[in-house]
Amino acid sequence: MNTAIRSVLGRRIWDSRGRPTVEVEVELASGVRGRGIAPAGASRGSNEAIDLRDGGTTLGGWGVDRALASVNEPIAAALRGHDAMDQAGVDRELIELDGTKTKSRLGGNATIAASLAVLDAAAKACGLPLWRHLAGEAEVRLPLPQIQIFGGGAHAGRRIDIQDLLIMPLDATSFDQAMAMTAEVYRAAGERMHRMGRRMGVADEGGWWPAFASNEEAIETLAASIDDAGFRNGEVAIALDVAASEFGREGRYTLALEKREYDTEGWLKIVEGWIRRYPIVSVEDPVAEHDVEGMRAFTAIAGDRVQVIGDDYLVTDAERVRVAAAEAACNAVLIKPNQAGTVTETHEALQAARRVGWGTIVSARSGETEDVAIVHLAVGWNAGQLKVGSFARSERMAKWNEALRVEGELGPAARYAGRRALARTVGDE
Ligand code: 2PG
Ligand code: MG
Repeated sequence: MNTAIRSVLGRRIWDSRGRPTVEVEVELASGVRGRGIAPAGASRGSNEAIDLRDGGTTLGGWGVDRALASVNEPIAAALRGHDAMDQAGVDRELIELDGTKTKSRLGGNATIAASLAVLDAAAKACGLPLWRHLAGEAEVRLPLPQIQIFGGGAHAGRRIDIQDLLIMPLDATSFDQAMAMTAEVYRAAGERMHRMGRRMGVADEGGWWPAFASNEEAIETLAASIDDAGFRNGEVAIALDVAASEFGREGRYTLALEKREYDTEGWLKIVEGWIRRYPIVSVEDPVAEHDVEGMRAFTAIAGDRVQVIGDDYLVTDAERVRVAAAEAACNAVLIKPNQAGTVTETHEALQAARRVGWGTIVSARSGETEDVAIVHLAVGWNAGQLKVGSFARSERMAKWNEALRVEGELGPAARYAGRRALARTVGDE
């Protein structure tokens, strides 16, 4: 089959926040087509690939005409004739064409959509599901999911400071059971909020709106909801994405809700207290992205008890992962393709983490679409963990449901990663 790229087309579509985003369609000489879509973050690391927007007043400045022009002109011209099976070569072309560390010329939204579209076309040309195309003969597992029950931070008008309060169904025996356990907790949390007279809809990723009087009340309510749903002894555990870059600056952590301010040490004491009092097994971005000392201190204090994930801090960058590992900051990395800007760089970050024995969590963004590619990346790269938001809204459910289909395809060979997916220093292995 002729897998040379014949055409590359960018089109404007709309994401889960009703904002424009970039979709790329690649057609191969054989007529096979692949598609890639750029998601969008709200709490973004300052070193992520640039999400190129038009600015100005139209569409609140979120327009993607410039990113689409990147796709339809330079990217289309450069990729035409390239072999779609050569993902590394295609991505190298994109990296060189852009020429900046953060994809600021073409836009990371343009490059990731193009890169994912080529990957999708290659899988289709082989007649394989994307996860299988990525895995080849290698072993795969269904990921241990992190599912948001309450949204907060930048995804909920800063109603509370912590951004994501999530659960991890550690003791499920299959992905299917993990989803059923999640459904019970999500429902229990909704009912609890209703009883408290605090059920006010959902935040950006579908988690219940965080109508709480304090950050800790949110964690307490989540723990109580897990209990309400009948789970005991850490069968279903808690994960937090503190997303502290949103409220920490220059070593000061300012809680809007509680009107308190802490230095790094004081703030870490608060987080550490939560870990002692609640069944928390994973903490993402406990300190702000530039607070390397804070990240090291937290990993030293808590890294043997909980997974410490770098998101804004590591921005899916292999070199940053290596440096952080050498400094003993974090023991796991969030893997977001659009932070890197190409599939190849995303995979390199994941491999760098795996080499140092870290946990790897493939993650969606707060602005998403019906695209389910990240589920295939998580399975095909055997990442072990997957985070795609809550258990409501179809841009989230599409991804959980896709993982169920993959589990079905694997049949009796399917294996659920479960608690073993947590970083090797963590838990009771
Ligand atoms: C994160 C993500 C998903 P955003 O911080 O991990 O929750 O949020 O896409 O806004 O960066
Ligand atoms: Mg995060």
